[in-house]
Amino acid sequence: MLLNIGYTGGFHIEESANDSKPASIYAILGSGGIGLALAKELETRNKSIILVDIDSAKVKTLKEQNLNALQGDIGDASVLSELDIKNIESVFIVSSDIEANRKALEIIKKVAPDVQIVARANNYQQKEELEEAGADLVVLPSNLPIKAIASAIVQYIERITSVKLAQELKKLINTVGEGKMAIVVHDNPDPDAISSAMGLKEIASNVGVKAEILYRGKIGHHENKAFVNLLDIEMDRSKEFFASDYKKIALIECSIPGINNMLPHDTKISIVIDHHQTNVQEVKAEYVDIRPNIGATATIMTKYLQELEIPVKTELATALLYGIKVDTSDFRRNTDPEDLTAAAYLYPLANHDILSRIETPSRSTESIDILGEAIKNRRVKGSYLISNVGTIGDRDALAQAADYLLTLEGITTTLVFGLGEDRIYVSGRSRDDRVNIGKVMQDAFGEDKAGGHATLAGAQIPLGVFSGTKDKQTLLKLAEEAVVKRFLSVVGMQKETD
Ligand SMILES: [Mn+2]
Repeated sequence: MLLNIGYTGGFHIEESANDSKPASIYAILGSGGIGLALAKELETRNKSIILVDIDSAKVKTLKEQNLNALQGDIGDASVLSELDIKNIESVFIVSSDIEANRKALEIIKKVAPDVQIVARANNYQQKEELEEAGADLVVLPSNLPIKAIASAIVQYIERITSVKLAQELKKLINTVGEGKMAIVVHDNPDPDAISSAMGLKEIASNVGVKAEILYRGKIGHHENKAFVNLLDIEMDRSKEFFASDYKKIALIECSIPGINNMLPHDTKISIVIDHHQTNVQEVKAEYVDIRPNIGATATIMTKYLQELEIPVKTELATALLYGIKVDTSDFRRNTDPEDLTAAAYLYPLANHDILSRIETPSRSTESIDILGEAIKNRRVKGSYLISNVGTIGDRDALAQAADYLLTLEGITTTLVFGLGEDRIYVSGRSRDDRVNIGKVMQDAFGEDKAGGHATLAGAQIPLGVFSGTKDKQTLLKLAEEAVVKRFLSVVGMQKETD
């Protein structure tokens, strides 16, 4: 059986369910002013709706407006049986006939006692009666614009749903009992994945359940390393994984075992929480919450903590806030209003001193030296900048230098390289839409030696027989030849004569 919660893309599947998920439907009984306003409000939130009205002319008009409508008396059990109430998200009983509303409420409560119900009354006495009969919310006529009322009702319902969803998650985690839960994040986890995993671990610890955060790959970028170090995050880089060690397995920031995570394909998953677009049919777990409209999984996790009234400690608040900031590029892309409200909730709880240290981590002496070399040795050809920094120990410093030089006026593509023990390391950056730096570097240095994206790439060129050469000057000259010539010829420029 499939239980739908349909909360901004989030939903929940019971244990036995492996079939596909039908869209969650909201039923609106009575299509007067408030009924129509609710229909419009739900439509703007991409919800499926069905309207029921006794007036056949009205139903015809609704259908002409491409609305899903059904003609019938809402106080008639046979009419309501056509709605498949058990699979309905919420019912809005808002006809102007309060007696019919009362009958509809009674029938629905009998068939589906747990479905959420909003009912309409005309006075306080009716309101009390409907509440007693089981309505979750009763609305009275008001002077407010009807659109505002509809919006407030839908927000209220979403809030109740959100609390319910959080409680379901907590209940499921609780079943781990004395055992352990694995929280698996995607390979080479980023701050959003890590902070979300920390959030889930906190929910587990709130019900006394032990959980371990597991990952494969590495934590790249100096900001991410600073993030893990400064916040003292406990994570295991898993070598060998045995599903049997864990009572439940949660996947965070990815949704299918074996795809961008360390799990074997056939691993049985209990919990999936993610914000990446995915083929929902392929996601199989007891509890699934995927919301592609949200900017960060950390936002979803923050909502859970809020709904469960779990106090968010400083480290966790800082981590989640950083996760949201990174995934939304400081609220400049993929930002949903929910990301902003989650950030607003975390903001006073976070340690901003640590946050700014993560965002601008202190640099090592070597990386400052390399940056100095990169600046000093830069050569500019049009909008291209190439710099040879000489011998290096820390490869991260190359990427930092390439990033930094990209801020130079008139420069849209940078290439910084240095000599390691037995190879030449190259780091490229571009903000020119016409230059795909990943492709350029593959063309210049070979597909097996370079990789990256349109804006960011790296390459490693083995020195081969020359790696034994003691003479640094000769090696540097070789490196220069190998990198500059090939790069410039690929981008269609000759090597400058100097
Ligand atoms: Mn993310």
